[in-house]
Amino acid sequence: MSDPSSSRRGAFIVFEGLDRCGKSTQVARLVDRLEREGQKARLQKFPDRTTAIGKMIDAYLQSKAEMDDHAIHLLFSANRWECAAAIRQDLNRGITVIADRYAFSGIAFSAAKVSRSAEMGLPFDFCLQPDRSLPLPDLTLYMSLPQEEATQRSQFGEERYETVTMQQATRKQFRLVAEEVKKIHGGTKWIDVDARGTIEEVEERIKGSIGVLTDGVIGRVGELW
Ligand code: DGP
Ligand code: NA
Ligand code: NA
Repeated sequence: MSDPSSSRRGAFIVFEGLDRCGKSTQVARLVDRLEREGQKARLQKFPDRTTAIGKMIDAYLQSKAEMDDHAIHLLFSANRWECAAAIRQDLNRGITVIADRYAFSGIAFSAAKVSRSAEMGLPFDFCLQPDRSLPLPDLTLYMSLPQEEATQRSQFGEERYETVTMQQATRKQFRLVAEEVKKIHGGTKWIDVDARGTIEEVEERIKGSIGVLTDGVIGRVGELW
């Protein structure tokens, strides 16, 4: 019998960043490229707004529903949990899973929160807990864009968190999240990618950062924290 620990599994690659950083464009281009190259890859969007929980999140983000900050934080996490088994299963079948956002957004946005109901965000430690032991990405690419450049890009959309104040607070929290990941897993799991320049320039940087990861990974899928 073959030893599963010595065969290659798919890579779990996560893209993170503030709103309007170009993340979703790059994720789509990466999945397209991998499919053209004949690799097995799929996109996993978070939040996944298609599930029952996702629909509640969608209503909240569009300000069609109000929710306690803790409650919505747990719903975002539950939305990841309901996809976790499928992610593990696909990775073990050799499929590369590319996620547009993940638990790191969960912490950064909730801890940053400058909402109507709370002057400060939720405590950082509280934010970490619900995502504990979710699948660990093999690599997280944080799309980094200076505040001035972000402001110059097209107008923010209409959704709840898309204000300059909220994005600035979230930017700080993402730094703390990056430090936390480095503290737990060392420096290899998180990379900052310069998101300035043309779509093609950023795409090349991403390609360089991912390297041979999409050829498969040896070893079990880890746990976040
Ligand atoms: P997007 O569909 O990528 O535009 O994300 C929707 C918004 O929700 C965006 O402003 C980021 C935010 N967000 C994503 N994941 C989470 C999460 O887990 N918790 C919180 N509080 N916000 C999140
Ligand atoms: Na958004
Ligand atoms: Na997006």
